[in-house]
Amino acid sequence: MTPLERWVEEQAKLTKPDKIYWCDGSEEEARRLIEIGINEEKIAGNPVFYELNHKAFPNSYLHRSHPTDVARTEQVTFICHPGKETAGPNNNWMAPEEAKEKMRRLSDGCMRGRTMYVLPYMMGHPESPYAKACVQLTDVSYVAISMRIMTRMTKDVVAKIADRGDFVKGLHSVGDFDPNKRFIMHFPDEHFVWSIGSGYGGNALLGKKCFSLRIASWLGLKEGWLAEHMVIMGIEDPKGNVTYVTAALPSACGKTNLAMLESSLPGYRVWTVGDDIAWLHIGPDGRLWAINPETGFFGVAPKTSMHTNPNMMRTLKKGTFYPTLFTNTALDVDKNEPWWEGMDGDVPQNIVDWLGNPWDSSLGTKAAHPNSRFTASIYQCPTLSPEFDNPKGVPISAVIFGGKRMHLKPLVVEGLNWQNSVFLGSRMGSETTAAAVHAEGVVRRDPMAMLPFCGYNMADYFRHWLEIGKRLSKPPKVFSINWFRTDDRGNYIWPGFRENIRVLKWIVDRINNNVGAKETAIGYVPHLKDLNVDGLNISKKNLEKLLAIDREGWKREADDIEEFYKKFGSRMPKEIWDEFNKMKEKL
Ligand code: OXD
Ligand code: MN
Repeated sequence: MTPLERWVEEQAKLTKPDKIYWCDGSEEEARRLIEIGINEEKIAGNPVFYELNHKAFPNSYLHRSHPTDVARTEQVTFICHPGKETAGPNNNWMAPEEAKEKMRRLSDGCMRGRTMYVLPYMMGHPESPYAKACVQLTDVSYVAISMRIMTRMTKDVVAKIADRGDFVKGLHSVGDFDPNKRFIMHFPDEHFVWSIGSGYGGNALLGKKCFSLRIASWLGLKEGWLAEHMVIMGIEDPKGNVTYVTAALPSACGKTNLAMLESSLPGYRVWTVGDDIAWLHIGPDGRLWAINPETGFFGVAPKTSMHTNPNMMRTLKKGTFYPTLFTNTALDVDKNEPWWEGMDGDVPQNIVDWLGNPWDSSLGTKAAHPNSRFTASIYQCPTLSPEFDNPKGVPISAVIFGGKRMHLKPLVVEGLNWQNSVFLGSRMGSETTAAAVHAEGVVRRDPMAMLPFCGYNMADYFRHWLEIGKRLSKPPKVFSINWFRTDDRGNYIWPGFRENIRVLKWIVDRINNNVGAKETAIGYVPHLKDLNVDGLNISKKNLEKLLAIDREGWKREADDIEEFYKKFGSRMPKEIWDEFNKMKEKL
């Protein structure tokens, strides 16, 4: 018996499934699992999959989750390092043995009456030196099919790890969906994630947030690399030069739209490498190189349209042998197509909401859940970068940090140097969204957009960023962006979406030393003349507002940042405090 077979047997002994099924990732198998999801498996009385209109959305299926299971649940997500301090104040912590005891109790017999699916998969291209071999166990076809879209799932992985015990392990069961028995436990030193009670993507697709961010960030600290909540994209200029950048934004703040932006500036185009996760390594040439460990998009559906993200609409309608899933969207009954608020065209006459009930628009409820999602293969994306499958990844010239801020934060700011740039990333804050269960629209500090995903003490994470910079002979420039400023009447000032290329162009111009910038207390900001705003309908006053530094507002922001840093006590790197104090003095 191989270490993998032994591990699977041990988990089956505990969870007691009726059957064990080893997935091979084939197309035929996906069809069979979808059939099972349509005809046999149920969640809260609903079939796991409904077949949608394949003419409009080829090979697509609607999934309705358990009604309590619609977003990431950060309050029941734990990082189980042996010491609490290693997890830091940014994480919930439980001692590993206590966590395992709790999970053993909850998992005893939890797969009874169900099939245990064994999912062997790679995060990263199998030939990449940065890729990791993983196995997840799950008891629902929705998760098995989603993992096949989001990762490279093949039976070759089984042969690859046959004699080794060091593969990444994930044990997942939806249990009985009781929110009080829902836990997502991470054991970073064992490369092991144990999740029960939720089928929601961020809680249940264990290769994604759980492994590729929380555990991988810890591996990155040990091994000298970074796992980040970032888009990876190439920006092609009219001469055909492609500049690769990464961009970190919190959940549901527009990363997917940015990753496949359709440029409004002639001659510019964007190439998509990834929309959520970047693994960043120092290459032999002293530059930072990025791979996207995933192979799919798990994106927010509401507001996705031909205006906000035409390339995603094309992706969803492309159809390949990978299925496309819609989770908790509404249903246009007459057309048998998915529907959500903000979709193109008129509101259909006959809609069933995300819970499966007839929808009455006059009641003011949302038809699609605000965090309803699509899951689609990246190979369906018309802007997919030709470098996507390059095992070495792409060389990164800029790292961008963003957030959703109606006030204060300028459209774009550049860090003064690496140390100042790490401070820039660490001081990010953003208004909360529906991607996690919590109050929406409240500013919370979210350094590098990693607050829910950093698998260890964030003070150590900042130090790690500082160290990485010292080892880069050609470090990327670092920027912050904010598309979300509003005017006195609460309307967005910046048009966003396709027009964001104008900010990306300024960033590329800065990388190539083509334009100057103004030094301020918070970093470099553009001279208005260098930002191409031809054809945009924004008043000069509003443009100036987008680039202005509101000193009083920044002093209040500094107080909030200071309060956050203080939670980390003496572990907080001195270099970050130095940059903080320099900023405060200049304000
Ligand atoms: C996601 C998230 O699903 O960040 O990507 O919540
Ligand atoms: Mn994300």
